[in-house]
Amino acid sequence: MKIWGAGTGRTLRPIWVAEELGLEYEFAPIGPRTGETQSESYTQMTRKQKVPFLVDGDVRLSESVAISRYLIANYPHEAVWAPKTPIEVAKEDEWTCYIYGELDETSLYVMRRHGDLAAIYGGSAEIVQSAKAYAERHLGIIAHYLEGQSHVMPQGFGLADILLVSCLDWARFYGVCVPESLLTYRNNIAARPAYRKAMQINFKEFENLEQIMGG
Ligand SMILES: N[C@@H](CCC(=O)N[C@@H](CS)C(=O)NCC(=O)O)C(=O)O
Repeated sequence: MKIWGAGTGRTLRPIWVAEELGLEYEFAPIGPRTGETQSESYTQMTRKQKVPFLVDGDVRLSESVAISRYLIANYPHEAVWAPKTPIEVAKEDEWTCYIYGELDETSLYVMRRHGDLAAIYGGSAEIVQSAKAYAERHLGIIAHYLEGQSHVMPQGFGLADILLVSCLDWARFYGVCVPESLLTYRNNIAARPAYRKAMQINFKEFENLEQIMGG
């Protein structure tokens, strides 16, 4: 098994899953926009030229959610809850799609595109501000849903938590206002050894890592 990609909230997810499941894997810590995703050999594996990417025997997968879901389903482990019935799958999907769609892509990545990556996608303070407000609205909805619950799925720690915590860290990094109750939720999950190990692996170059992990 080999996992490509380091340095972003998206690359963290499959590494975190692999650590939770106790998998052995080779790691290629290539970063976005370093030229490494544009190499001929990488492009042959994935024309998307994006990280993360997984090869597991004959299986080749892009997309952080798809990779994480595949690993959890294919290498079941008591550390990570996996949905089994159609309703469990749908309920988990309801939250993973929501967190990925509304927080990751529609809010945080939009802030990145028109903030940090302004040289490529065009800068706009107005769009960044609007995406931040949008994130805050949906964080409020998630905080309300999570009242009295320690995990997104009542059955226990799973894929939706990995997605949510990776988005909460990203949101805090971008100065998005995260409700206190979500910070408590996040800090409980961030105490997991697999999270802490995955953060060290994924953000090796990052100077303020302890600050981010500490909450
Ligand atoms: N939907 C994809 C997004 C992957 C993605 O956009 N990765 C970024 C890094 S966070 C990347 O590789 N960017 C390089 C590029 O666009 O050239 C996922 O969740 O894996």
